Amino acid sequence: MANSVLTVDGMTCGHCVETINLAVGGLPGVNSVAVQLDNKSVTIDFDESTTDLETISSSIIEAGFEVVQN
Ligand SMILES: [Cu+2]
Repeated sequence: MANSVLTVDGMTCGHCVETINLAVGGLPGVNSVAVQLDNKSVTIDFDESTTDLETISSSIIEAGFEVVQN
């Protein structure tokens, strides 16, 4: 099981948080998602044998947000 933190731009309210929760949480292999608006972080627990960070990032981008490259 892997744990990663992404920085996501464009989240402004609880609705955005819910959108990301649904988009990322609905992916196969994602165990949990924790979104924090104050520091723009999205923390994901996922199974590396089922999904990867690129797939997760893509789902966030498709939902209308920007993943900041660190
Ligand atoms: Cu919003």
